[in-house]
Amino acid sequence: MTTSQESRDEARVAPEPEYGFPRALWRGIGRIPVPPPAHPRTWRSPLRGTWLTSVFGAVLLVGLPIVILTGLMSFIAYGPQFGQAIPGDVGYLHLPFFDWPTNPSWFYRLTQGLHVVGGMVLTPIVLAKLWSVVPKLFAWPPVTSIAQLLERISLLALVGGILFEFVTGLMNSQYDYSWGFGFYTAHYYGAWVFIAGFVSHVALKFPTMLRSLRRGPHGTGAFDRWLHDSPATTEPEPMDSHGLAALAPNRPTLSRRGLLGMVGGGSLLVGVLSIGQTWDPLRPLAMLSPRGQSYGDGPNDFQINRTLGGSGIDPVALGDGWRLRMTGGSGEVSLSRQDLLGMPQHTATLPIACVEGWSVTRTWSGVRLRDLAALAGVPEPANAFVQSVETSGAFARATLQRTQVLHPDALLALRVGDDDGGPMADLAPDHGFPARVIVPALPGVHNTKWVASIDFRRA
Ligand SMILES: Nc1nc2c(c(=O)[nH]1)N[C@H]1C(S)=C(S)[C@@H](COP(=O)(O)O)O[C@H]1N2
Ligand SMILES: [Mo]
Repeated sequence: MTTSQESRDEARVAPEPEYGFPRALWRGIGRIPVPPPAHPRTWRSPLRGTWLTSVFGAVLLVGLPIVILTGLMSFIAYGPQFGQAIPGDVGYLHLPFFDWPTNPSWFYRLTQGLHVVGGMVLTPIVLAKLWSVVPKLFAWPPVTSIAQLLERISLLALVGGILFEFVTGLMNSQYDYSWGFGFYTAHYYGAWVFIAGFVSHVALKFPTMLRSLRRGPHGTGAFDRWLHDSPATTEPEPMDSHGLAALAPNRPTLSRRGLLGMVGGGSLLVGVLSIGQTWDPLRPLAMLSPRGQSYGDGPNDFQINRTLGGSGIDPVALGDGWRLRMTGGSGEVSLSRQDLLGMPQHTATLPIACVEGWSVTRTWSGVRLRDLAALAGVPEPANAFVQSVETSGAFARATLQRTQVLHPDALLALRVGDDDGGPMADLAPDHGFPARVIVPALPGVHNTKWVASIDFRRA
């Protein structure tokens, strides 16, 4: 240790904790010999401090609400009014039911892309923020007042909640289901625990964050200095009552600007490697996408959620004997693929956007759902229940709301083309041949493949 650092250490004094009621208790706990990780000299990064934590906090204060709101919107997009949001029965935690919009057609692509890519991009910042406050986990005495005890409980919801939501969400976007519980249910309830912690934390810390950002890393309000600091000239943040700045800081090996650049750069890199899974021009960069880059020939070369092989369907059931059965009117109407191809064909360019974050634009052609409803004898259905030839699995059926059936671009698709008007091809077996549902702004999961029947319901 150099002499200058020794003298700097001597100058740094931790402020006395301010004890609340019952004072004797908290002070008594504080007198118990400090366990090693709680020793104020254990945490020595010269960069930790209230200002640094406030910078990460400000970024998350903007970013996390976007991820939270788009996540809750996805729950509504699944159609809780039809009992098909997951989890189904959420008691007090149910969200308002409203018809999910069908315009613009890229709406779910946008909200779900923001949710998944946003969560990925924020991950380095969440980790950096947790790193910046880790000494607090070991602060001694652990509690100095009843108010602070309550705050620490809310931090349990905040930190536990965000770790749980990010880990389960990232694993889900990688199709990793190695946990022993249902993803949707856990992610939904976990979200509310996290939201409760997040709201209390913002309410408690917002003034501190603002004050600290205004004062800057040196408490002087000057920002220009940290921008030009090299490691050698980087000064630790001053000690304060928040207990983040180190009492005995090491010599800096990284400037403050270097640390922010590293975290921000990590975030940017994750973003660049992820955005391609939902933005066609950058598709080749989507290296964090779990499903590779090639899925078939021509226009059928796009992500496959569940393959025909994985569906357990006997391919014979999709051959010449396949019929679309429609009910709801006075009698059942049965159509072969030839019958469907003989009806007026409509073409629409629409995205398919999976809850797991990927999306892609294709041109689809087939029969309008509203034409099929009219043919079935229910031109004004209240909703429609679509059932796949597939029988297993939660995604083998879907209820479409009225506006999703009647939209002029809502299709029972038979053929697919690129998004740039190239030649069309029959749907590949893995993409739902002989016929699949495609509806504007509908979550991917409800674009049922290998459709067997549609029940148009009056009420
Ligand atoms: N019958 C059936 N249809 C289905 C599914 C399924 O598992 N079974 N998966 C859905 C999901 S989750 C998505 S995102 C889309 C993906 O369509 P694609 O595999 O053609 O890209 O299909 C939907 N249709
Ligand atoms: Mo999906």
